[in-house]
Amino acid sequence: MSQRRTARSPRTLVWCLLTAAVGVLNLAPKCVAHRDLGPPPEVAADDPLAPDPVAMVERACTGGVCRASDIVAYWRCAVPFNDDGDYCLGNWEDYALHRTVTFTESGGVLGFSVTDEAGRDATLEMEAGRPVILKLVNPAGAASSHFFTAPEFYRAVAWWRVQTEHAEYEAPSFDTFELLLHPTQDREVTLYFVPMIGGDYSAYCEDGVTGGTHYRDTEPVGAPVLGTGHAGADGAAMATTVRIHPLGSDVQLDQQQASNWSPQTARDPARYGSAALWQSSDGSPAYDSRYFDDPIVLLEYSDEEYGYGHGLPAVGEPEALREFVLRVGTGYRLKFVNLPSQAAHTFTAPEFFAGSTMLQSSDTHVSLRADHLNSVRVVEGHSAEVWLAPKTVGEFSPYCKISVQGTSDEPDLDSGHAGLGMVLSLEVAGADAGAQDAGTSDSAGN
Ligand SMILES: [Cu+2]
Repeated sequence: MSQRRTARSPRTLVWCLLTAAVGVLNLAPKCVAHRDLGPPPEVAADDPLAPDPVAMVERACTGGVCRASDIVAYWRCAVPFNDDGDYCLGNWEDYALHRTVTFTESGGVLGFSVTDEAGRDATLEMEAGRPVILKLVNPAGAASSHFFTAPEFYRAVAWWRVQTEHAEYEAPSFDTFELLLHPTQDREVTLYFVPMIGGDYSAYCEDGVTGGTHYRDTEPVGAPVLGTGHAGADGAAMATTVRIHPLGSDVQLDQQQASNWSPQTARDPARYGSAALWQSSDGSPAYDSRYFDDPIVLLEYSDEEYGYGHGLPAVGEPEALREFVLRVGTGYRLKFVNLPSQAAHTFTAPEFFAGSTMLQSSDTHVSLRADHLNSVRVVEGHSAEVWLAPKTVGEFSPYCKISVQGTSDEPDLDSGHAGLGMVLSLEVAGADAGAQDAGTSDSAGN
């Protein structure tokens, strides 16, 4: 089965190189649409033709505005190599600054330890326009989960993806990453982004911090107080500064929120776990957990037929998910399960996510918060959750974007995994439409 997963990558690379070699232009979107570009091409890091931030700005920015997807595409694939065409030479790993932030708790003194790829002490100073791979680690046996909260910094970078061992998340921006606990294994998440807007930004662990979850709307609730909680009090100093050295030119960053997203969503009470649609006044769960108890299953019926199912895989073949109806004003805990020995699959739905308020998204390593997701990818035999409350009525078509052609704005749903059947018809209905049919789940505590 793993053959199938990797089979496309070398073909993609060969196709890119061949096409470039015969001088066919405008190849970039086709290459970018693929997730895996195969083994890295042979390009020396000191190659005079190696990509750089100045060339990236020329390529990815128009009228001083740089689109995140173009910045990411530049470093992933569409690196201008010579006058004849575009090779898929972008090799993020080779060109990126590698940093690891490890949460430390020794002797009750909390802190962030920053190291480079060789394990030497390092700083969180980065250069605008160059890719970064930032790993966050909560070591095995940690006494507490910890956060790396840095909403302003996360809004100053172009995001590619956020990856754990089991899942991958894509979003225009993020607010925080909470690294969970495990007695014997490190919990890790790796962030892939390109810093763009120069400045000094604070990053802190929000646990116990006054106003620590006020990511965007500092009025009228007030900015986080960094001398409190894990970010400062009583020998706890999980707080630091991240510095982005600015580009030579003035640019603006377009993180490309979905067109239906509203900044008002960031102020929605549903962003907080204490909201009534998540928790009753007596503390019992108030959300709808029908798609957690019987999760959404990523299914491969055969090599030619994929789809989304609904049900507990352990109990039998999950049923095809045909009527996927969610209601405005209800909080949902959605779980996405991928079966063993399958390819990785995604649930990609920027407009659906942007039309909802998200509490959090999580797997066994991380719980993250963001204005809205674009896509969740789950690897074989694992799962990820999204807790959200739909805000606006509408029809949506979530799909699996693996090997889908076209652009993220206009995906060709007849191609890739979507073309094999991984497309859903999702309706968000009004709050009062058929309210009595809600509650097929025992634990949808109302
Ligand atoms: Cu898929």
